[in-house]
Amino acid sequence: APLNTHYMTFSQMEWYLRDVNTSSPTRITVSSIGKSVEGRNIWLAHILPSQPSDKAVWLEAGLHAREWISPAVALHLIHHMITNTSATSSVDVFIVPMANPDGYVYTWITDRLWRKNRRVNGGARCDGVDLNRNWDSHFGVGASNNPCSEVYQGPSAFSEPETKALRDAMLKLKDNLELVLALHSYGQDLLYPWGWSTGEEAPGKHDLIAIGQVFTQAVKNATGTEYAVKNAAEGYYVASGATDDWAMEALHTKYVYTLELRDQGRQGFLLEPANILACSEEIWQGITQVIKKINA
Ligand code: 0X9
Ligand code: ZN
Repeated sequence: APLNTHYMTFSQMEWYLRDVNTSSPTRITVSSIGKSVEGRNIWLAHILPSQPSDKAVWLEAGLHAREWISPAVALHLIHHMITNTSATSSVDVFIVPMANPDGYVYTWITDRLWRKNRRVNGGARCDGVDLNRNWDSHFGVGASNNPCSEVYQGPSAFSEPETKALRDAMLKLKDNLELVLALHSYGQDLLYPWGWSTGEEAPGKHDLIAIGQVFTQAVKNATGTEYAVKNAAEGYYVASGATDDWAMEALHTKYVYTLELRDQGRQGFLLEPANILACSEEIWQGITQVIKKINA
């Protein structure tokens, strides 16, 4: 099946989402939350709980174009959630499997290692804004104002339609969100805020680490893969304007993470598709255990 052995093109993702939406209308609703710079839809999959719930989980994938394992895992999680109806039945799960469709299409056609969106930066000779530097949280700290940089923050916070669409959809769920998870690659690390500064501690740091360890232990039990729980700024580098810091600061979501998926650099962004199934399986186990734990 293409879901397991290949990475999908953006069109294939759209066909897949349309297909599950039609075949499982009681389990999932797929809708567009906005359009990219080049006019592609940003799809949101809402996996419905079996009873009405006031708790919501948000999963973002594909914000960085070249990190192909991220949308692949997100699509598998959708598959798991609509077939395995009990594991997430107590919460509303919202999944954006492809947050940067223009960049993703560009990685298929022109430049496999493209990271940003496809904004034409007026007056500059380089294209693209790093959508994980464009959120309104300490905008401009630990990012670049040079359009040619891989981490170009954009002209202003939320200048990009992709980040705006995500923000507006998340704001609608504000009070119900108990977990926000942004899927990236690579590194096999679960990062918790803050990412914009090493000098300040995130609220609930202790719980973020404890729940993070529930996640990494479940992953290890599933496939033996080792993930580590780290602070984003200390474990990686200082970078502002990311989904995670904004969700914690603006929405006050308690559990916020950026998940750097497989691998640890051997294949890096060019991770072979043979990893898709096992990587999805371990992340599925990690997420279900975390949802169980924070609702226990
Ligand atoms: O730099 C990023 O945006 C993320 N790493 S990646 O290699 N996927 O680009 C890490 C973001 C961690 N969170 C913050 N620094 N806020
Ligand atoms: Zn990334």
